[in-house]
Amino acid sequence: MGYPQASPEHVEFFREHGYLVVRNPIPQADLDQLERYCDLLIERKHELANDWAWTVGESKENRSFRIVQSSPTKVWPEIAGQPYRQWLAAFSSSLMGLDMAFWYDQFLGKPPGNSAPTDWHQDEGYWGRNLYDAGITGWIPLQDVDTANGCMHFIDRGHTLGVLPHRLVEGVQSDLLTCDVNERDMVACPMHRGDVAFHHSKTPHMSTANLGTGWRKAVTNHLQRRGAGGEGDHYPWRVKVNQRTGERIAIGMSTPEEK
Ligand SMILES: O=C(O)CCC(=O)C(=O)O
Repeated sequence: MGYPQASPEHVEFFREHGYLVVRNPIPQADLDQLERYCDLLIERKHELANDWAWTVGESKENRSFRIVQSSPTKVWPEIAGQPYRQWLAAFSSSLMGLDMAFWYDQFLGKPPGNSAPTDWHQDEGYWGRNLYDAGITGWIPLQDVDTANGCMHFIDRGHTLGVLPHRLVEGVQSDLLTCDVNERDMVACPMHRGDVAFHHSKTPHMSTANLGTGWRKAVTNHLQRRGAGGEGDHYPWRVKVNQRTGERIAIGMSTPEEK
């Protein structure tokens, strides 16, 4: 069985709800290969990863890596030609009704025993005004996930809410952001290995801490409208943190209307 095309039902659901879980599009053997590279990132995290929930008070050398944040592209240059990558672009283009191009991927690993939630946020809160309504993410878990080990949660129809005010997460010294949402509209999405969850760049989403006994590993893939030019024109809450040097810079600005 090949990679599926987006059906009219998929497109309709995504446009109405701002997210979509596609069941079992990726063959297990392709995931096995991807996971082997992600395991390398875990092994070499001090050299190749950030700690996305870097705790205030921890030195660079003693980060506890409650969320290992890296990219499989760092250890697998041939990843760009993998079939799942081509599929993500084609499927995303159908969902968005735009020509979507792969932009970048992230490995997000939550260890058992000491991990952190990825708090509520919208991807556009990180990416800035330049990608207004121009992004989509395809999230690929590398094991079954549920609310106990860090599955994704979405705000149903949250892509219609505009860009919500974000702030830095208390007690964390990375660039991690969060926003307030109405959890009445929250949908938890347990998934099997092989499923893919898509969300619009304005859909608020979060994942819980991993309270399971093994790693929670996921590869998240960010796509933008072809030619959109990447992130930019950042919102006032945005900072960038260089975890090699510890340097922290504010890169966001308010527009005159927002002041
Ligand atoms: O894997 C996670 O914990 C969060 C992923 C996420 O925020 C994303 O894919 O946009």
